[in-house]
Amino acid sequence: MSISQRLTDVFKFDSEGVPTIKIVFWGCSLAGKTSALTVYNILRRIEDPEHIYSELKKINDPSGRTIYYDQSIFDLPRGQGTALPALRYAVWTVAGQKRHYDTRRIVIRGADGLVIMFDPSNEQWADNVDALKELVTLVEDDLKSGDLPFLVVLNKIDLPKSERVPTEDFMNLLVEVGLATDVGDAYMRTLEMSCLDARNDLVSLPSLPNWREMIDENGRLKRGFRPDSVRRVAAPIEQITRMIIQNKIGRLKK
Ligand SMILES: Nc1nc2c(ncn2[C@@H]2O[C@H](COP(=O)(O)OP(=O)(O)O)[C@@H](O)[C@H]2O)c(=O)[nH]1
Ligand SMILES: [Mg+2]
Repeated sequence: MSISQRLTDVFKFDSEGVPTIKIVFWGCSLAGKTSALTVYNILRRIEDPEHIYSELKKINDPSGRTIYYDQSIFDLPRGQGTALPALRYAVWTVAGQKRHYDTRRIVIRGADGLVIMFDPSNEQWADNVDALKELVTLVEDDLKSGDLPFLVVLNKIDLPKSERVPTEDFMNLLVEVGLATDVGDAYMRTLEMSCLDARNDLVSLPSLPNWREMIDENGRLKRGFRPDSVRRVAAPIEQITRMIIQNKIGRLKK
């Protein structure tokens, strides 16, 4: 069988015939999932808007809480981690509030990879535990077998230490639910970031003294000038995309 025939075994194709992968941000309410996808969207808008296939859709209640999901779809720029001619990645976030269990179950269906987001705010500990345990009951086998690649994000690292649950508690939690073999393994899977810092840094970019140097002739931000905070917010999406592609190509080779 040819490779292109077998691609259909591992990738889903959208209505335009482009292989499309689905990434889902999972985590308790207020962890920062919508913020992360918003920052990523703004970044792509100032770097390469032509690769945004579908702008961010937010399905919110009047107070801005996600009630169903957020979703945005991007085209993978050629040559970024794949020999595939084209690839789209759809990024979704779930509604974290407990009452939205049914919608989460629907949103996670068909996910190719997960970004599990923790909120280290002290008062959110129990909600983090509940969200993680719910995830494990839904997709335990796929997570543990490696069929469903995932990585972990600890958001809000801007919070002062006194307002934050120690990182090690989250690492122990990952071990306890069986998503990491030991604390070292848990750290390896975990990225830290602050959507708040990233948003502030993005907003203040144009007032930096070297702004002219940061943009190309079309007024686009050059990739090398992503502020560190913004790079950290983009990293989970970029890394999980690579992990998903590797996972699928790995299955092709078998
Ligand atoms: N301090 C701090 N607040 C954040 C950060 N990210 C998000 N927030 C705030 O946390 C709240 C919930 O964010 P949101 O993205 O709606 O969370 P979601 O429920 O997971 O989608 C909002 O008030 C955000 O402004 C962060 O990195 N640091
Ligand atoms: Mg949200």
